[in-house]
Amino acid sequence: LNRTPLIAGNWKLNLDHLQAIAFVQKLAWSLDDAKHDFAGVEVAVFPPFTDLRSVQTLVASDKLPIAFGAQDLSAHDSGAYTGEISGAFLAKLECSYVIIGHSERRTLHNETDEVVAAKVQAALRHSLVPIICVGETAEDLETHGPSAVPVAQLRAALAGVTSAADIVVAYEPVWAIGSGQAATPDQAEQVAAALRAVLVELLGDDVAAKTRILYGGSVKAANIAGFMREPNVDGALVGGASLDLDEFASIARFKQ
Ligand code: G2H
Repeated sequence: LNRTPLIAGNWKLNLDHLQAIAFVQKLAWSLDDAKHDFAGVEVAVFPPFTDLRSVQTLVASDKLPIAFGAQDLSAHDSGAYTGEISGAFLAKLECSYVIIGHSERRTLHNETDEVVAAKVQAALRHSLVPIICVGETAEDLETHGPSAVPVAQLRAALAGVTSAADIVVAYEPVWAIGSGQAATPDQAEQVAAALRAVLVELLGDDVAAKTRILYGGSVKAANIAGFMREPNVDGALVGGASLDLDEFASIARFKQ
């Protein structure tokens, strides 16, 4: 299997554009460290919308080896949608990725599976790689077992997605988000394997083999290595720990 690991920092509602510039510059210095081998690891940051232009300018002018994307996008490309941000705009800012269906969007902004699927289509229309987030609550886990809800969410999100699409899947158990209580590597692997089986079924063997599945939920430097040893876990979506430069750089150094 030849999937490039992806370590993605979801900043959520943190760091303004000046703080973002300072952070990304320092992160690049930290990754440009001869003592450590980052070859073959992709590092990405997901700042608030208002930071993206600054991050784009810095990354492009200094040719920094850091990818970036947005935390959300509109299902619509343009029109009377006050407060929304179009995938077309994100593509113009050279975003590579966009996070879709994060549990905080699903819970706090009532994003349904249908909205998530429409946003996935919007991302693909503009050649943005959607990072499709799925995950079960503690109650779901108790009632339905570990994989049922994430599998159903992924099936719904992939409605209309063809095998030509480039996507990333993030498994984020809601009970592990920001709680300090991460899933075990075993638990993450079990669900990641079930999600990969959905990819095989809906998009075929080749797409399933090349699609990265991330684990997210209280990832930190102390637990990343365990997740990365699992065959179906190809990286991490990191929230709280992505705001601490040394911690995030250590997560990206999971191989050492
Ligand atoms: C899950 C994760 C990042 P944290 O939301 O997407 O956050 O690492 O703080 O649990």
